[in-house]
Amino acid sequence: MSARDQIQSIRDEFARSLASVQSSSQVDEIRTKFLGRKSPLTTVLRGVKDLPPDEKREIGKLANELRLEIEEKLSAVENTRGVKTPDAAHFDYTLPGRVRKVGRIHPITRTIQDICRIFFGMGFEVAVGPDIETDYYNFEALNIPKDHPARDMQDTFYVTDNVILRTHTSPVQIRTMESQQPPVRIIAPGKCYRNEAISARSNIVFHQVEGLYVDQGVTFADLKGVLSGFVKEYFGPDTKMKLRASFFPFTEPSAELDITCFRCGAKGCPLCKRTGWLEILGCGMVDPAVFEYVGYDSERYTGYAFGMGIERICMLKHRIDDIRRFYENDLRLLEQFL
Ligand code: 2NL
Repeated sequence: MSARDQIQSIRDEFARSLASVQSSSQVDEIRTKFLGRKSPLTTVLRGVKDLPPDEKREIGKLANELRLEIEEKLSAVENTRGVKTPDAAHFDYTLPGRVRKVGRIHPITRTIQDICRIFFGMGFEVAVGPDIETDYYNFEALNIPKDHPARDMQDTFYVTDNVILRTHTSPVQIRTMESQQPPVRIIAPGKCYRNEAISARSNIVFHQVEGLYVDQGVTFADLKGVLSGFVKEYFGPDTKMKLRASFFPFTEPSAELDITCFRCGAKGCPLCKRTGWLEILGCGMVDPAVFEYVGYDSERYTGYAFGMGIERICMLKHRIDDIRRFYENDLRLLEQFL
């Protein structure tokens, strides 16, 4: 074999060895095999001085180039694969993998989604509207009189005399009724704002889901049926409910809905304050005065509406003791929710 062919075959064999390298100790073996004192390349380099003058230059150059090439490729492999790569034999494949932390849906968002899904299944559409509202949509059109305590600066955040942060999601329903004729069947989830002292029970920002159904011939029995369906689906099939007479300026008659305490089975416990009952929402038949504001014929149409506080429902269901927990972003709380 000519010296030139020899150099080429060393280069080919080196390429094959390099392709199968798996650990840093193999890199060392290859270095000894191809660059060591007894390597074929070293033998070629030693023989250069005995070659005829015309070949001396050429072979010497080729052999030296190959030596540099081998050195460069070996150190490149060491740098990219890491000098400390353990041998396959020393790698423990039985070690457990690293578990990655995944983000979760906030309990308030989850509660809104669960509630909306149930009403969606009963034919309600989800409606949304602005957090910043006018006095008209938040109070006036809801038949809340000018001297009502809710309108007080103490309870409502005012941007200007006429512009406020909504204190409930009812304005969304007013806007929907303004823009379409009955039948209307919607639920309105969202943030609400009230200017009150922060405590374990109340926060200045909270969430509500309100529902509204308007059509010809809608009765209080329809309201009771839909709420009964919701209560059994959300709190469990054995949950019993009762409606207790109440008052809201925008509904007549009005009621509050109580359910049997799911914690003690209505026997009486700290959660239900020994009464066996939990109050979960307010509701009623839409007051005809509200229909007049949105231009609905109150002789022709009737409707029901209801509203519930999301924090309250989430706290009851998951036994969370303080409303402020929802805004602390403490992973010990958040990781309990999928
Ligand atoms: C509660 C009580 C309620 C409504 C909200 C409503 C909306 C329109 C017309 C009439 Cl547009 N009513 N909403 C009705 C009754 C009760 O909420 O305690 N929420 C936390």
